[in-house]
Amino acid sequence: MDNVTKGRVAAVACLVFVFAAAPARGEDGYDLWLRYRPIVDEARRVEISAHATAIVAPAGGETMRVAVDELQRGLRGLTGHEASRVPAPDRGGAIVLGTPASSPAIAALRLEEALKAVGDEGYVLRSVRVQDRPVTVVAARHDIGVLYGTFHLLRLIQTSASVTSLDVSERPRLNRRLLNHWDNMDGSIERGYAGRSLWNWAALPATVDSRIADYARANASLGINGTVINSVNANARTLQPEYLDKVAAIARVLRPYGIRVYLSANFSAPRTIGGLATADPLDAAVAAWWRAKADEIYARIPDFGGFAVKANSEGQPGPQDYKRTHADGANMLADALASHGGVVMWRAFVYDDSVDPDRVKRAYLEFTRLDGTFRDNVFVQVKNGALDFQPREPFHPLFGAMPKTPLMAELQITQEYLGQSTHAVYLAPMWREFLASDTFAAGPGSTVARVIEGDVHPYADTGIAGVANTGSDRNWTGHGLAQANWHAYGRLAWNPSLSPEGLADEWVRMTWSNEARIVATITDLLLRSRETYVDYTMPLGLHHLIGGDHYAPMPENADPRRADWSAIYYHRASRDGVGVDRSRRGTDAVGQYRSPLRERWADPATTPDALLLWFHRLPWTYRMASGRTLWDEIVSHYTRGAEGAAAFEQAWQSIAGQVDAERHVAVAAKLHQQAIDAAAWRDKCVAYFRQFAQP
Ligand code: GCV
Repeated sequence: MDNVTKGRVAAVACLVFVFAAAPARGEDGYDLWLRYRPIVDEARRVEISAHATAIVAPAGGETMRVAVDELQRGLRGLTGHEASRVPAPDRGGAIVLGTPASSPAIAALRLEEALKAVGDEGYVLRSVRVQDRPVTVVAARHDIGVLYGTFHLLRLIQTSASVTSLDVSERPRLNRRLLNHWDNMDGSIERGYAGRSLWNWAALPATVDSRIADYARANASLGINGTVINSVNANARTLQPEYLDKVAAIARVLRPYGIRVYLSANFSAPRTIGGLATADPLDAAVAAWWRAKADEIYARIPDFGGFAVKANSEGQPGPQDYKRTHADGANMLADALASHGGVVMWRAFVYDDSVDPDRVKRAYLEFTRLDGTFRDNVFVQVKNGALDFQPREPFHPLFGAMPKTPLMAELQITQEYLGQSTHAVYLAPMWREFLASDTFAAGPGSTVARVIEGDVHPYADTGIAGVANTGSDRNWTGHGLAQANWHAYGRLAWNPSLSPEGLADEWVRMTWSNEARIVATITDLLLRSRETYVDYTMPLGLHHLIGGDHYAPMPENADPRRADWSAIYYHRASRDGVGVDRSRRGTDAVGQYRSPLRERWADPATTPDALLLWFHRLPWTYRMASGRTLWDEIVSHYTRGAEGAAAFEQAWQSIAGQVDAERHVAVAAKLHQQAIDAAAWRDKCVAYFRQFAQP
């Protein structure tokens, strides 16, 4: 061993001692999956340190600066070692960041072909040797790709993956990977369960909470590149100059992380804040008002993304107030944004009860007839299912049915109908189920993922939106395990093919521990949680068995305001049976799906159990594939679900003392409540349905 190596080994040995002697630091969950706690395995820590003695990067702009800062911070935390900014001749491996344009070292590697293939936001990671020292290259065409690649490298280190012979090429499969915040101007969050809004409107623009930079870091680590910061139930005041200054201040903090700001627009704004007599989209003064508004926004925020719009839905204003179509409304806004490069994300969450008696059919009927009439910079944003973010729905029939209109998928990360921030429900399996659903739009294999990627129909632009579960709670998401949903959403937005298993494993390793038993225990809990939740709340295709809080069981709910806000409208339980007949004999919602789905789902014998009562109304004595009657099957699901929730509590207790106490105790309290609530769901629903099934 030469002297230099001996010195390095001695330094590392000192650090080992320091790490071993240091008491476990208390944790409150603020650091999310970017914890960068010391690598426990000594040999690995030495190896990583040796590979990362220096970070070589061009001075670059703000994005390059945050990439270097993140790498330094990560390496410092993981190895206890401060990487230098210049490769010393007598030291070990280096990490080289940059683009061919900004870094002569990267240019010398001749990565043009590889970089062309990964596009504007992609990156390559390569292990090479330069002058006999190991060099890890993080290269991209643009600085944002370097930042994404840096997070990828840190992720590999955090998850115990090898980083010595890297050959990684990554490009996002969707262009716009957005969070949608349903934040109100008074700081409350619609369907938010993790505290108040992250945007402090009173303090902005003079003071921007430092937490916003951490929000941006977390999002950039996943590849999220846009955020709609206000609720789709939009207050027009956000478009006033005073508020645009505040929005611009947020945008300035997010920009280095590659995150563009978007706003939800209230369709009536020309009237409510513009002083016009109308908001009719075909009125010239209205169109001029929106054009001027767009100019005003872009003067402050040159990379503003565009507008999300909820129109003619749940009391929101829209073009139909003036007997115009959704396309008239969307196109008028699109024209105002077009010269600036902005887009409109027009939501398809509409369910006007004059359109069809069955709520789940209405959006399809309203929107398919408009296909081909939207401007190029309009997306139609469609929830994963046709009802409303239920624990299980078949995919929305609009996917695959709008060949000429780019569809953005809208997922809900916040757990409105899935136990809010009290129940642990890992949503990646539900999202993969949706993304992997075959629409058959262009023959077999036309999955929803391929539809939104523009691979089934050639969409000019692509995107996905997730309704955020973040808030001012110290741990961001209320429930410590709900952080996994933010993580999984972002990673699936980057690559909809990623597996829930792989994502759970990755998140657990980064957030809790690389220790095998802990990884196995938490991933197992996460991966079971969605099906368990379905079992104890709404099994076998049952849906909307809730009241106004969207949390507790309320199968008896008969909302006097609207039938389709009731529970009884959706289960229709009587002595004859339960479920909604959506076959051809019933509402014919199956007719909105393509063959072979429409035939398969029209027949209870070929409908998967999981969707049975979504599509069918069946007698309690109906014989299931299991051999049980429908009633017995329902009871067995509720029983199994409640038992499963109780088992989560036990599993969690089995790792007590092996992860930090503060986070462990907080999750344990939530799981305890979940077990109680699951039993309550079982008892209430079984008792309720029993009065019809076994009167
Ligand atoms: C933003 C559901 C929710 C509402 C939400 C709406 C929507 O109805 O309960 O809170 O409003 O969906 O997506 O627009």
